[in-house]
Amino acid sequence: MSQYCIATYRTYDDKADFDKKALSIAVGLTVGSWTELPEAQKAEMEKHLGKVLSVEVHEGGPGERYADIRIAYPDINFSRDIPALLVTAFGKLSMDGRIKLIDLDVSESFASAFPGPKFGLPGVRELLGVQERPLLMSIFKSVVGHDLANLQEQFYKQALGGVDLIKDDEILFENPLTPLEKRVETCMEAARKAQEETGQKLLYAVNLTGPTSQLAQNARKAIAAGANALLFNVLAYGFDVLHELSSDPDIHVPIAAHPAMAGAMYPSPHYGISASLLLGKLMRLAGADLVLFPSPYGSVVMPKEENLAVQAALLQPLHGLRTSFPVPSAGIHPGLVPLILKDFGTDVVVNAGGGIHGHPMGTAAGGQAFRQAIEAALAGKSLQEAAEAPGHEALKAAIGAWGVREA
Ligand code: 1AE
Repeated sequence: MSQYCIATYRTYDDKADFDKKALSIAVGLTVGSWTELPEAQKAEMEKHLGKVLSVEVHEGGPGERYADIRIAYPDINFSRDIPALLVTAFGKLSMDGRIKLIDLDVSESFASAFPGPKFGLPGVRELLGVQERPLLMSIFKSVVGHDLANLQEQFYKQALGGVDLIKDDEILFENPLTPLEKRVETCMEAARKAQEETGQKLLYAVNLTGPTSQLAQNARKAIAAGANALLFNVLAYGFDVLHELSSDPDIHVPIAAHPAMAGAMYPSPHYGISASLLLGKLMRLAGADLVLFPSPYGSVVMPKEENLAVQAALLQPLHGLRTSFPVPSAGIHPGLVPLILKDFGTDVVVNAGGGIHGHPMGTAAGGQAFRQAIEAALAGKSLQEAAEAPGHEALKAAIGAWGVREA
């Protein structure tokens, strides 16, 4: 099926004839009607007609009967952009009963319009000069209503803790206290000062915000001011906006995709778009170098199998695109590190806000505790054992505050 994009749906209905339903989707979302067409027109329309590839019915009790349906949509019907694909495969259909879009397998020809992540997982590692271990990212907290001096101090403390990346909070928008370019200059100055002490490189993902028409210009301004990464609320703007930014040659820094709004789309078993497609495959196709998503362990929880499906979509071969860094997030503290490494391996970014700033010995100790936890987990030591070693007071205090979740 080289010239088709294939959609997989799961649809629930206690009584429906699912074969009939699949056919009506395949025809309805492509040529509109088929059986009524005169033969001559059928021959002409054949290349535009959607094809039902499979219908797997799972019988179950009331409310549990569903079918997995695969339909191939001819590439000829839509332009090579994500909005056109999504509207074709799940536009009106998304509002038509209990149906969820599980996956999209795009054709080689469709994928060829997407360069994907400019840096991706290997590029981010190379920029930081860290190849072996999981990376550590810290999230600015308490940013709204704070001025530049305050942000600089917060940044410096985070950087001193040994984090590899610092990201803005996603709710920090353009504002008179910490405007974009000044914020970048101020934070990058703190990054340089910290690097003199730690010797460690650091990426600062500044939040790219504003009207869509000004985003590329804002990104260029941020980069000219010294930004070496961007944070982007992809779902509030749309995948195509990320694609435009990531394929812009002037925007030559990694882009971290924030999942804000994703909860409106993936959690229901009956409606929306699966997490692996929404936060995995489409983010990567659109060019995200790092993708944040709720972890199975913290404060905002996504079930583990969905998490692993997101991870797979970011890391498995996909039309030759670079892989994107998985960043399971929200409510992460050092006591979760062994679990994160067990489930995700070493190609993961451990990301925390409250788990760093809320450390009993302060923000810098928060970062140190995470680095010590990562080091211990990689060495196969328990955190409790590692915490007793000299110089590991930060880890000990973190365990005292949050405990350790058994791997
Ligand atoms: C899933 C996104 C997580 C996020 O952006 C964020 O700010 C987490 O903060 P903490 O680690 O839960 O404090």
